[in-house]
Amino acid sequence: MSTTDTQQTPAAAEPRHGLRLLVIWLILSLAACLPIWFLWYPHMPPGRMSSSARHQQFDIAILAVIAAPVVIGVVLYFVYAIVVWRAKPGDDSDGAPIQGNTAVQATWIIGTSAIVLFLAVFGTVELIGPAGAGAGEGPSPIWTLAGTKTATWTPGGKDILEVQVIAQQWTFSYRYPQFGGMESVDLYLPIDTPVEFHVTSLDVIHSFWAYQLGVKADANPMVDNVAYTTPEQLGSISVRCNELCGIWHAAMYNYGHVVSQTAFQSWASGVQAKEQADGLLAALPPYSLTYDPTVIPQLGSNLVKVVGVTGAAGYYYPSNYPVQP
Ligand SMILES: [Cu+2]
Repeated sequence: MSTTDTQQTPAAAEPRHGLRLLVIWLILSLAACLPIWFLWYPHMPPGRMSSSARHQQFDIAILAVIAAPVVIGVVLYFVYAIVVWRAKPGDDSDGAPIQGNTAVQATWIIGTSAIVLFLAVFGTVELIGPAGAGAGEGPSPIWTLAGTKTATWTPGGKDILEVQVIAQQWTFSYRYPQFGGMESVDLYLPIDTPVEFHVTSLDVIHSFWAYQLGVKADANPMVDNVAYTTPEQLGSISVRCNELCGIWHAAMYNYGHVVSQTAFQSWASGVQAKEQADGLLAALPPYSLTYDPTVIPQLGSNLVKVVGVTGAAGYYYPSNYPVQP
């Protein structure tokens, strides 16, 4: 068809742009989504070492698969408009008005509503399912982890393992209340066990980031921040502080390990027995969900300079702190 024909009979000559765009969009979207799902998804962060990590990886993959067709749609329309609907030299006329075009309006409203509603439902389900997103849920989480709360932890069942994460300038230590309240600078966790972290700080604000577990929870003084996960693969975990907490913040990291349930039990009982024999357990303060040893002795003073055991020398306003038992 020549240009002359188009000018003489514009209505009949106009190709079906909508159908064309739809077909190109479908092909490009498939070409993007299939590799995202089958090639990229298994390698997306943070891996699949725990239930929370697995859910996060799944969420990122789903969001990527939804976002790719949207981006492709925008860019495709842009390029198509520039190439196909470019004004001819000397053509100063306006394009056809889009107002009142029911098909365009309905497609837009239905499409955007469906995406937003899906994301709201999907996000809620993904929050409730794993009992939180792997972040700290505060001292009293709305959704709790399935499992049995026990005074002592034994392998084989569904006993929840309680681990207190104590951040301080500039290290993490871990307390295991079900093993006599023993404390270690090593994080050991048993596989396939629901784990309940109680994250707190002795001095300033920190953040407990166990990358491969998909757990990242604020560590604040006088706050018991609960975070859940279930380790599902054996291996080592890197633990970093994720909140600027002073001059050695960047050096505040160590490594944790997910081991078999029996290996964990013999490690934890071994540390407990040694700390008991050394008199260390008796010297530790009683297990408490929050505590701040640098401030509590000064309660009642108005403003004190405290040289803390943590090295965090500074001024505190202890009367603002609630008294801990
Ligand atoms: Cu820190």
